[in-house]
Amino acid sequence: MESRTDNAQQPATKSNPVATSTQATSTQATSTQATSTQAPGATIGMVGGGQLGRMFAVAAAAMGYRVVIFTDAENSPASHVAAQTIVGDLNDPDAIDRFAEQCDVITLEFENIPASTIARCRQFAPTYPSASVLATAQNRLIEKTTFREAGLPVTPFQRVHDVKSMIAAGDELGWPLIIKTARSGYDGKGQHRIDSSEAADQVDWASTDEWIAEKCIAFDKEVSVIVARTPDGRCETFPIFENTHRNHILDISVAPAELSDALSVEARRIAVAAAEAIDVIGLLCVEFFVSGDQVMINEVAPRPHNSGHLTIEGCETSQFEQHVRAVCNLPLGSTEQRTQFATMANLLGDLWTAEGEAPNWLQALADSGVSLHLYGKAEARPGRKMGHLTMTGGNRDELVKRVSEARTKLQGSSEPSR
Ligand code: AIR
Repeated sequence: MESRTDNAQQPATKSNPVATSTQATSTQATSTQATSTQAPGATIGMVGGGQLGRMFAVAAAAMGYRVVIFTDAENSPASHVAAQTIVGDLNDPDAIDRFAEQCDVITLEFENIPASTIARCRQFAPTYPSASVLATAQNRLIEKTTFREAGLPVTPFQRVHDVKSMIAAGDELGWPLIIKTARSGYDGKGQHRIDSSEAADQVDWASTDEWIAEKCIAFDKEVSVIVARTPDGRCETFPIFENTHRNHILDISVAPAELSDALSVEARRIAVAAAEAIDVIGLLCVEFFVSGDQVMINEVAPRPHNSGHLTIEGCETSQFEQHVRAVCNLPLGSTEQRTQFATMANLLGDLWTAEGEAPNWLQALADSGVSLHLYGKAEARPGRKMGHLTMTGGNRDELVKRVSEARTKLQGSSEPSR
């Protein structure tokens, strides 16, 4: 299966008349090769066609870039807004080449892309993040070990593979444990909370060969920090987002998080150190548990993150524009908040009727302060991220209340038939 759709009549050739080269100068830059700057007008390749790719493509197009999407899905959210989309198997060398040969720089929007695909893309254009970052981010054991070795605080963990090793881990780390597959799985997929050794039979050990046991942390709150890092080693962090989850899926984010100044500085320091430790270029989202006066890395993602969606309205530069700036080696934008507070509420597929009818969006928009973002996904499924609502202003509690109310109004309200 391979097809191509063009949303614009632009040449599908590698065009980068304004690219300039600068030698990496920062001491933090780990790359020894020249880093090239891709000025507006260049072509950015995006592997993945979901909502993150869609919002990236909108930001890139606004800055004058041409975005080409490479995805294995027809009618993907990003394809609706990108200049061009190559649909093909992500492992197919011909499809990869057809995509990558027209790109000046390549990036991605989810971490479970085969590292070999990214390595092949690299033969045509700088590809950020690199195949080695992906390989690390795709395996929780490698990721956590790397951070631990870099001296960064991570939730205590051990490699496990069966009941016996899990009981040993529980005895050493303390119960309860969260047992996760080392590879793949997000939004709680492939995770089990095991309260004691008696509950050990809940895990289907044979379903995959690598598992990680993490100590279940009694945290006060969850926060995240998004860092942008350029090929020449410049870093910028966003305000800290405070996140609440429902059924393991992000529900509401608020910025800035209610954290002491000391913990805020520490979380940002750790996030930058984590980006440097695995040499991420582009974005890295670091999710933390906050417990007392301590922050601990829960997990990371080398891409834009759901908790950063509020930056579109809430910050002077959105996470998506910052992603563009980072991979193109441009000056990074200001991450200052435009207003004192910003909040975001996710819209999941549960809001659709069983027949697939969409909610009546006018209900949410009745509050003139609400911004609506929909991802254009053809099929709504329970738990699937379909869109989000954002609100900015000066009163934190009021914002959370109003954005939640706007979402509640959507429940059971389907589109008026036309
Ligand atoms: N995504 C990637 N990792 C985590 C998330 N949420 C985004 C990416 C990906 C999309 O979710 O944009 O393409 C996949 O969404 P779905 O609903 O098709 O599973």
